[in-house]
Amino acid sequence: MKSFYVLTLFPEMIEQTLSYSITGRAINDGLINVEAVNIRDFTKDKHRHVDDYPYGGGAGMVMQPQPIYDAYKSIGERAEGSRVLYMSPQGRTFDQSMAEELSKEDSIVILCGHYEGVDERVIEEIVTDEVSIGDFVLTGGELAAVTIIDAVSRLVPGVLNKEESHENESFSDGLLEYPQYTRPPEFMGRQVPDILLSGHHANIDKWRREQSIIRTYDKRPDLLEKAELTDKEKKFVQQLKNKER
Ligand code: 58G
Repeated sequence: MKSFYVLTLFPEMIEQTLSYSITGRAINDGLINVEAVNIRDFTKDKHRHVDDYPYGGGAGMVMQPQPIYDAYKSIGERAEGSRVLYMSPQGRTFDQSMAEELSKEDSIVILCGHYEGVDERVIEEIVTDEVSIGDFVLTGGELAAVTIIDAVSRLVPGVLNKEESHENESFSDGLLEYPQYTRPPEFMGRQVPDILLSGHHANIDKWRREQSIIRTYDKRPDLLEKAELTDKEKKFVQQLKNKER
């Protein structure tokens, strides 16, 4: 079983968010284990404070190192040698390849900051990877942490069933998904493409692959540079580019 240990001031945000849908089922099936450790339980302050004013002045509060360090130590040998992620806008941007890399780890520790962040010394002491989910600032690291846990968990064998499978998932070859349709065959005068109703599976596969390439070209041309394409598909991309002129 794969374990995620989350150091946070808001353990319910982690537990509740992941209790739904596919991640909730994975937890119930014992495929993944999520343990949120409340940093405030490790304060030695008589008022249970976990933050203080920044040295050198400036706005806001900074999380103190001692409660975070003691919360980390409380996980004990279960997390020894595990990677410790700090969610921050200054981190390496998370993507599908990082999700695949992290899905191979036995356990992962994630530190969630709040306020203006965390005292640098505890980051130096325990953090192995500073990770960002994108170029924006959140009020806390929790939403970023559940994003990482969700993306990694769905890659753990058994978490997705046959229907939910990511075998054909376009992102694994660096392309966007082809368009999907379900019943009814006509909606607001818009028809499902005939080919999908034809039952001709080889043609359907070919059409979907083509659609993935067209979509990636239209919406995320930057992804095409790194996508895994056959020589024939590279020529198809060239044809799309030539249509511009
Ligand atoms: C500057 C501002 C430095 C992750 C806030 C540190 C966490 C965005 C992401 C912080 C986050 C992301 C305090 C609140 C980290 C701390 C946390 N914001 N893009 N905010 O992944």
